[in-house]
Amino acid sequence: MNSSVIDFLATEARFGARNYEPIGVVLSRGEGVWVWDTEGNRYLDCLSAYSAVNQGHCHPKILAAMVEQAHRLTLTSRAFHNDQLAPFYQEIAALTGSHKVLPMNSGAEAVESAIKSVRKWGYEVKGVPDGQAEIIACANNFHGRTLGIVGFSTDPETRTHFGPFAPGFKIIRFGDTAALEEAITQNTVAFLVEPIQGEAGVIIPPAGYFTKVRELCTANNVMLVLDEIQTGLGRTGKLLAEQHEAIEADVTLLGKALSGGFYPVSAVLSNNDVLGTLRPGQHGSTFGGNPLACAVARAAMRVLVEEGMIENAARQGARFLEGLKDIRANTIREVRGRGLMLAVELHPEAGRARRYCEALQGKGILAKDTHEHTIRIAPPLVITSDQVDWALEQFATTLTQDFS
Ligand code: IF1
Repeated sequence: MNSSVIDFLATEARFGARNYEPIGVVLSRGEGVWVWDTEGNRYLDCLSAYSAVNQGHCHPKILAAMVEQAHRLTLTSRAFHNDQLAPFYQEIAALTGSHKVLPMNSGAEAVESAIKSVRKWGYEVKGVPDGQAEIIACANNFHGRTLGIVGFSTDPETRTHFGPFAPGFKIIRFGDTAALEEAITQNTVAFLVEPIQGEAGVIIPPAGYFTKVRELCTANNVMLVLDEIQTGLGRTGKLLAEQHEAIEADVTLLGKALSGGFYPVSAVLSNNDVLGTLRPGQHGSTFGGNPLACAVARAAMRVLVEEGMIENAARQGARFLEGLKDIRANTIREVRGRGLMLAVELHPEAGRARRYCEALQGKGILAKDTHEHTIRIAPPLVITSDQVDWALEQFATTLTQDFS
């Protein structure tokens, strides 16, 4: 590490809240699947900012849309209309088959907005007695960092000493439809769930899980809220992960790649009933739905489709998964993945995943550990076969080392 890198790290440590422990690389440039550090070293990005840059770093068409819009109009607030909002609504509704759209900024805001909306739906449409609405969520969920959300997290690190928390949430096991059936009461307004649990380590539920979940929610008039903030927009090889089981959520949450990583843009998508309960003055956001966000999101959605990124994610994801499964290394306990949302779980005796990520950095790959023993792999969806093969070579040589 040269002195300027050490300066960056020292200055961050001195002034910044220490709520992160990043890998020791300072990035200053990105293009497609590649990022460069301040010393000019190039890395294949296997995190994609937690799937926010599905379209690849600094995609030229999204960049052009952003610059063009930034010259014209950036923010009006929702006190006035702007000429980007209506086309954004039209295009996201057409893409996802949704009826109503609520634009927000961060993923956590979309989740919070969905919680508010399904509760309101519960009281005003389903007829749940006021103050009694229940939402079911899953153990090991990750939906964001706000107080409302961390209150129903089951991860001690995420929630300890941030309480008191809001009531109204029930936790069940992920992947367990009997648990869902048992947890539903007359006051249940929604089941909030990730199609694949990301932070938990890329946990894919058993086949048929979401078909049965859909049936149970429909039978009990419970809104199925799918948090597709990480799984959505092509990451798993389909536009939405729900398509793997050919179901439709009542409420779908998008964020991250909705802007291709240029800007925080999120959205709640729903059938008419749920978002239909919100009346003027009952919910909002200064930046939600602003013209810059809408222009960026429109371009981000367009390139995803026009440039075949979703199909590429399916194709390259299958290649990557197969290649990872072919690696013969005692360190590997399990390889999981769908599309380009992949993970290698190490045997506990193999040492911390963090060490492997640091070794991968030395080989020109940036990946992120999660939960001590899992390496998460999620490159931009524009990755090519040659790049996948090259990455696999680096994973193979790294995973056959022993860092215990
Ligand atoms: C951090 C994880 C990923 C999400 C789902 C909502 C949100 C997220 C399914 C909130 C955000 C992030 C946030 C990031 C780490 C990251 C993450 F490791 F924590 F789980 F992606 F894998 N729903 N996920 O995954 O969206 O408010 O952040 O825009 O550093 O906290 P946000």
